[in-house]
Amino acid sequence: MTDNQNTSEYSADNIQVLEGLEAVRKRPGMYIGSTAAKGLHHLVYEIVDNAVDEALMDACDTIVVTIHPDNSISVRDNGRGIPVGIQAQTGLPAVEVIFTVLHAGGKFGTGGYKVSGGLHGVGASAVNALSEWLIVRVFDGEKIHEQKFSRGPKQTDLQVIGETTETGTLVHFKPDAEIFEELEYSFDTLKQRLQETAFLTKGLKIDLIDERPDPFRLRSYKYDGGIKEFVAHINKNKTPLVEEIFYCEAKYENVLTEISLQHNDGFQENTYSFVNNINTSDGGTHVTGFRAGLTKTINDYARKFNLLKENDKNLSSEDVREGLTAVISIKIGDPQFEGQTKGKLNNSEARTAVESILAEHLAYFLEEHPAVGKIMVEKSLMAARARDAARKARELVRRKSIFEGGRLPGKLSDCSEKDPALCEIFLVEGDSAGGSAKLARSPHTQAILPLRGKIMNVEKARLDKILDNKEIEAMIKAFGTGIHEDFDIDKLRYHKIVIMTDADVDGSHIRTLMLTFMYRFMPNLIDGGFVYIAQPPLYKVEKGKNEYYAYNDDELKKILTEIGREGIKPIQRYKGLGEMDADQLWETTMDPEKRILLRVSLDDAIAADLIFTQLMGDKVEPRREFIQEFASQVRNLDV
Ligand code: 28G
Repeated sequence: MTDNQNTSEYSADNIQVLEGLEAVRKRPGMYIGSTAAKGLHHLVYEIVDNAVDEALMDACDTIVVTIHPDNSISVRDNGRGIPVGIQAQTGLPAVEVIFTVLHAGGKFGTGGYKVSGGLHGVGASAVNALSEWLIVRVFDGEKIHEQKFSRGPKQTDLQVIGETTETGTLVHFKPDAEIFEELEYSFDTLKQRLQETAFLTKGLKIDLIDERPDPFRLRSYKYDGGIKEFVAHINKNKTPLVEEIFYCEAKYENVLTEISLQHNDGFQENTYSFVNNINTSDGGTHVTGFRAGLTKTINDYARKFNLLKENDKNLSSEDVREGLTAVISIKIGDPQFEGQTKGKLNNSEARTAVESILAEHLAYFLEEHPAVGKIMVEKSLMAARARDAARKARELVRRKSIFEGGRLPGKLSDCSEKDPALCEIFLVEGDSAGGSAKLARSPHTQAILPLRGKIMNVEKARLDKILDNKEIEAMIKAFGTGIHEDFDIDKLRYHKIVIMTDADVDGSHIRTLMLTFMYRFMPNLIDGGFVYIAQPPLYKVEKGKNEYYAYNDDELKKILTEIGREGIKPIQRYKGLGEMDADQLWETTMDPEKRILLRVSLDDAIAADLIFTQLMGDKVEPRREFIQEFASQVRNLDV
């Protein structure tokens, strides 16, 4: 090959390169899912994933992620460093190819476990294409190599900028303001994801540094126990039934499987599943295999030790999963994802692998820890009995509703419109606030349901008790959807469910109770984006004939600066909805033209569950700690 040929090949490749990166810039959503906050954070995960791959090869044990004051991000690993040698096919350094050729690196450095295609694993080149600038530095134990890029194309050739004894890679990038609607990184979002990544990669240390505040914030995660510590973390604010946490790791026909589990005294199941470190929120074959293995093993154990009588029916899969916390993490060569959000695994070999590995290791574990086995069976038996009682209670509710003809609750002031898409229901705390809301509303499209005082804490009660509660019954009847497995979103009578409570601590407690109820029993309402939080103003400022409403302290300051303090009446601070007259309530909080509604989104089930448990569970301390944080989270929900 002559120099000439080399040059022309280089140019041809170069054109391809630019076309590839241009495609990413033209349709960023296709590559990173969104150009909103979610996509912005996705850039970090793409780069971190490459460093994690290096850790999975046992070539790296520390990753440091830094949020810089300009909202640029740097990621440093202490791996082998991306190769800087010239590639035969392209005549370019490997590192340059990785950052400029779309999908290059898609299957690299992973031991064959990286996902290709879809939203995942688009790689470093997509991040580069969507960055105003990107700098990569490779430390090879002797020299520091550096290359700079801007919006895709390289700005410099790879060059040596210094000497070093370290090895590893540093990638520093600033997301492009021409692409992203949101440029500010959320410490909490990154923290959450990086902690999860650390749980899933045992032994790997991940530091997150936020240089924006003074002093800097730093979080450091390292879990030698991996997902076993993940289970301990999820159960931290619950009450585990046993001390021992089950954990196993094994390979079955090329499916590397890790499973950990522990029961708590609650009634909900918290199972989180991952495939190649990607959260499979809709489960799939690996989760099916897990359930089958768990049910079979607990039944076998119960029969063997006569904990089930001869006439007893087998425990059901639901019975053995009551109060279960579990994490399933598998690594698989060619994962097939299905479903709308690609969150469901489809590979049949994953089912067999997880089922047989769990059955074998859990049976062994229960033999070793007979006390744990006994408690698991007892818990499951109680669940079976409760399920029976609940079924009877539900039948009663059903029969009742047949007799009553599905009558609406007496306290509901319904709207006249019948098309659910146009209807709103306001859940209002207390009869007096309910009264003003009823006067204030637009009766054509707005319904009011006053709820008295504190509704029941559903975290602490079983279904049959919960269904007996009047406030809960009223909500269920008004929504029209039914609950749990009877839940039918098509029967929803209002497409906006608006929680309207006072802007004080009691109000926030009641709001949390309502959200907990919906999250536990009608999660599709929240998932579907039907649940909102009304924002009543905190202050009224009057000057002459003009009235101004402020929804927080910052706004109050702004208004006062704008209108000046001269000649204003004493500032009114609203302590409750009841202090506003109907006109004011309409104007500030209910009028669709003027109000601000916060849409409730429970994007991250883990975070939500932790918050709910910390607020609602048995332990008092975490509740106190979290009540502040939760209040601020609610304010930050997507609009
Ligand atoms: C800091 C932020 C992100 C990385 C490596 C290390 C190697 C590598 C990365 O190789 C090319 C193709 C298949 C081997 C591999 C170094 C082997 C030997 C690496 C990162 C070469 C990619 N020496 N570290 N890529 N493979 N860290 N961190 O991206 O054959 S990417």
